[in-house]
Amino acid sequence: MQAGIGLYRSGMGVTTGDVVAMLAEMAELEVLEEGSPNAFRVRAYQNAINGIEAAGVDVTTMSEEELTRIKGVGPSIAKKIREYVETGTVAKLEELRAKYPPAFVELTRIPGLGPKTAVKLREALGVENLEDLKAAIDAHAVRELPGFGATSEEKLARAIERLGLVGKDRRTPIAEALPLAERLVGHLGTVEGVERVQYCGSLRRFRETIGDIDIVVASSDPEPVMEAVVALPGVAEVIGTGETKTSIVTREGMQVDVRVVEADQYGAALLYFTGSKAHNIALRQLAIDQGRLLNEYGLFTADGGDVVASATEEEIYAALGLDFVAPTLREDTGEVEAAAAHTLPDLVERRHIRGDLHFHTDRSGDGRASPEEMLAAAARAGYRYVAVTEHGENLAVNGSSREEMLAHRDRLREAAAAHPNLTVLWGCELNVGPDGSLDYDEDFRRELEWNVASVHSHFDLAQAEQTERLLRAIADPTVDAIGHLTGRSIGRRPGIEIDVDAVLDAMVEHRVALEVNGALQRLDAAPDVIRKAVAKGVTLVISTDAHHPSELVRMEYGVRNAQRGWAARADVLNTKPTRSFLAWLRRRRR
Ligand code: DGT
Ligand code: CA
Ligand code: CA
Ligand code: ZN
Repeated sequence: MQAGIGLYRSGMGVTTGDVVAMLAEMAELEVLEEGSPNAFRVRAYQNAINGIEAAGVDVTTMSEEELTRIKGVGPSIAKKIREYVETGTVAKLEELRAKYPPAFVELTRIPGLGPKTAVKLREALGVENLEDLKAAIDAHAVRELPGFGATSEEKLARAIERLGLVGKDRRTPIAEALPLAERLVGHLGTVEGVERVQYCGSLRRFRETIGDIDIVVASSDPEPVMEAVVALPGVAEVIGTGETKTSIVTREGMQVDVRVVEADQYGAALLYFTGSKAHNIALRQLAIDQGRLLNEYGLFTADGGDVVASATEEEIYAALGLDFVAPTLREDTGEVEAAAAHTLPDLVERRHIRGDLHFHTDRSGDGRASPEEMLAAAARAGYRYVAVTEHGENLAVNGSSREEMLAHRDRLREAAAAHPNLTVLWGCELNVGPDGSLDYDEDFRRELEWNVASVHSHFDLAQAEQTERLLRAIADPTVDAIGHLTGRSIGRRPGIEIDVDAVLDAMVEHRVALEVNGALQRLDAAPDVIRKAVAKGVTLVISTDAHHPSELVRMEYGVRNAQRGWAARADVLNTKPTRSFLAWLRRRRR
């Protein structure tokens, strides 16, 4: 089925979220067309997305002329938005999609394989997807190409293998699956008769990669829901459709299962389809031990089949004698026992967060909003404190010199005056060099009010060297936190290999906080590391690493990732009120 056509016929409206997704796809495809992520047209789409997100308007009801008044939206993009709203697609987009199908685009996920290389591999060797590339590597055809050699070929082979990108067990990074699921949920929520919609499965548990998307809908009229699912924008294939269940594959190759249940069984369905399978099995065993039956329809008495609980997850857990288990904990790693013993952690939640301590402005070359805009966004988010952490001078492209940092301090002071309830710290994201060295000199670093130190390069050093590198940074008296611990990019680049115990022990010793980075492609530290850190008493800090106001939403993601590591509110530094946060920082710096 052609993307978009069904959508228009079904009369379901294009949303602003769909428009943003369309622009993002155009940007991604133009990278291949133009050969660079910095090409003029790519930037134009990104500027338009930033402008639309910042404006917070419904673009689907605006005229071309009105659209061009949005910052970053030019006449050509305004025209495409109208075309998309009116027809469900854009001719230029279809042209690019035909030229660069999703399987081809995926080649650029491989670290070190840029758009130009992908196109070169296609022209020289007919490589259309990862399988082709793997075959070309196995036949040693890649090393024969100009600009390649045996070493770069082997590097590619390792990257493909490490990322598990080939084969039927392939999984999608959460950064791609979550926005897709949110859009689908948004569409299904507008269908007649629908009372509730929720994505479940691994996505609701917030795993870092997703096999398929499971959506549960509460409605007593399943038919229009089933019709709406096959008509969703971006559907490439309908695998099966029945009375209450439909499965489709999107053009990105992601499978989506949608099930409709009656509202009074919604909780049981959510519980079952959220899983994990291991959590379900543990709950079912518990029910059996209690002489009952638990399945996707509810909790029943074993004999008469009377319903004990089914409408909400809360009622079912309570009826089983358990405390409520957050979806992020449902992996059967001790949560069922803890729920029975009433010893689950007092999990950190988004509403506990009072500040953000990894935050950029356009002072950093990769920042996309001014200090004034970023501080206003922090204030709007309800934060009480924020540390603006521009990149240190050693980061080649985006770093700031000492003089630039000092001028920036003045600019921040002025911008902060508009927000009397917001404490603004003049900070830095220090770059951890290959040997653990840091930017500037110690005296200058001491002047900076909050330093988060992170690895941005040299990902291939041996484990012992990486560990040494971090230990040296942690022992530095001016480092307050370690940012995105391993530098991983989920589904693209594995993080550095470190001796986790040694690093966490050093963080306890030197009272350095461990960042939980909320960017979906990072979610770094990973949950298993967080859980270890919590057990050792490491202080956590959940951060957005935002470069634009639209990225403040990452705090929610960081919180969910921290929950997967069993982080309690008390473990997280930026849940503290301003005064106790500042007291912690003063003690640390002494
Ligand atoms: P995924 O899709 O591989 O990322 O992981 P999930 O957890 O989303 O797994 P999926 O899509 O196969 O199934 C969704 C949920 O349905 C799963 O988390 C628990 C439940 N489920 C699936 N198969 C079984 C099963 O054989 N037994 C039980 N108890 N639950 C199951
Ligand atoms: Ca799933
Ligand atoms: Ca599934
Ligand atoms: Zn960084």
